[in-house]
Amino acid sequence: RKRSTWSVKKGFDFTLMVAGESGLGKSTLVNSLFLTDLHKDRKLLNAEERIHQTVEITKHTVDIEEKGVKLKLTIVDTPGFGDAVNNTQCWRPVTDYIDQQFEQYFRDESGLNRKNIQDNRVHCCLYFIPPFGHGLRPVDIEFMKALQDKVNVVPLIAKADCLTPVEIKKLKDRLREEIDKYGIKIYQFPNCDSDEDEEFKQQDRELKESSPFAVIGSNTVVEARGQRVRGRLYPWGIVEVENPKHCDFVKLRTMLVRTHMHDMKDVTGDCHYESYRALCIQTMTR
Ligand SMILES: Nc1nc2c(ncn2[C@@H]2O[C@H](COP(=O)(O)OP(=O)(O)OP(=O)(O)O)[C@@H](O)[C@H]2O)c(=O)[nH]1
Ligand SMILES: [Mg+2]
Repeated sequence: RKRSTWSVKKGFDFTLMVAGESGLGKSTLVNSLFLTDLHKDRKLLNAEERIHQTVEITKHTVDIEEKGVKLKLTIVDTPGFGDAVNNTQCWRPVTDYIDQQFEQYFRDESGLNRKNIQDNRVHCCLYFIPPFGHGLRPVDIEFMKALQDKVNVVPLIAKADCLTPVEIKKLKDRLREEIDKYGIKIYQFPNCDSDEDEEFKQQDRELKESSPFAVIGSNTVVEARGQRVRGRLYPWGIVEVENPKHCDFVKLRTMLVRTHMHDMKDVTGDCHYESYRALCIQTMTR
């Protein structure tokens, strides 16, 4: 199957969701990625604007422009699972949300006004894995498995500033091994065409080798090397969110809004939605 890797010229709608344990920095990361345009107005958030615990599924829409391409991004932030003794089915609110969007789309598609369907299907779900453990926990395995046939799952190592580069490498190797071992179907980066130029191929290789991306989020701007950047200030130094030596934030952002958005939309329509649709039709004709 041929897949398109490079983003397209026309405008785009894209829906991104975040999921995982409470407190891993999901809201902070989407905020760092898209929700505040720091370049326009580089100032600190005040106390009221700081991020609180997410208590219900919330949708934010932002219009952004990437290299002349207009994007309408919808971010679906979900409350993390947490201190419950029993986390059985803690993914249900998330999978239910995804199913509801499919259901709505299916209904619209079968309706009279098929030309102007609002596409709210979820194209990608970032799943946050804690940096403190030794790999996947049973709940991570089950959560990702519950998502895998419904949405493109992109696993992330959260709060990567807790780990040294050596530890990050070790954890990444471990996670790749376990994802494979437990048969978790995460989003597969498509193979790039053999006729692409060398620079593109190199970038593509790096992207694949860096997965699962280790990310850092921050809502504050700090002074680093004479510049105001998004980062975290510690007594021993500064971690910069957008510094590729510090984490994979830029890789993730590039992958989401530039290189792989189109492919993730294709996979959503051709695979995940198709399975849902086939099931609906099966049920209707039984
Ligand atoms: N060290 C570190 N702390 C972070 C990072 N991102 C967020 N935090 C902090 O972690 C805490 C929780 O962040 P949130 O973004 O609210 O976490 P969440 O995953 O949205 O939590 P829920 O809404 O409860 O699911 C806050 O104090 C953040 O400042 C990070 O990359 N590194
Ligand atoms: Mg949150």
